[in-house]
Amino acid sequence: MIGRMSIRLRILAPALLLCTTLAPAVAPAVAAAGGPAPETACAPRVVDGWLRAPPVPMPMMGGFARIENPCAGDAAIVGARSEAFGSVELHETRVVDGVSRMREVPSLAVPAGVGVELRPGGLHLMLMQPVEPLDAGDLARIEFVLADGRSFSADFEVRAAAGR
Ligand SMILES: [Cu+2]
Repeated sequence: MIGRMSIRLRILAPALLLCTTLAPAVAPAVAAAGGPAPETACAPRVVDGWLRAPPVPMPMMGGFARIENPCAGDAAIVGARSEAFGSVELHETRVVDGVSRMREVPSLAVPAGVGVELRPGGLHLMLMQPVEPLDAGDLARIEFVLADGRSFSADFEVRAAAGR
């Protein structure tokens, strides 16, 4: 549905709002303006976000982080995007019959006070079609969309394949 990376939040926000909630349209507008966040705009935050650079050039990377939720209410991430990649998906790795498999998940629950861990072998971001080659040490900004239509973003650092 979010097919083109050139589509910006300003354009997407009203559509996402229609898809997910009937909340007043002012919420995403405030978030997009980047002004000082009032307490009602409490949002999850990313701690130690990093992207795993593949050992050989490949058009995809895994993304990992701890996502904290210091807010009073539970949150859910329903999408992610980055100007550095053609597409970003929410994935889960599971071992089924001894074979590690990935599948796309529609949302990531971020319970209040608990958060969620994105890590190799578990929930992760799948970032595809990098716009430019990314090397260890480079930063890529990733934006997360919440179920209520708001969004938050963080810089993820590219680390070599063996990085943890
Ligand atoms: Cu994946």
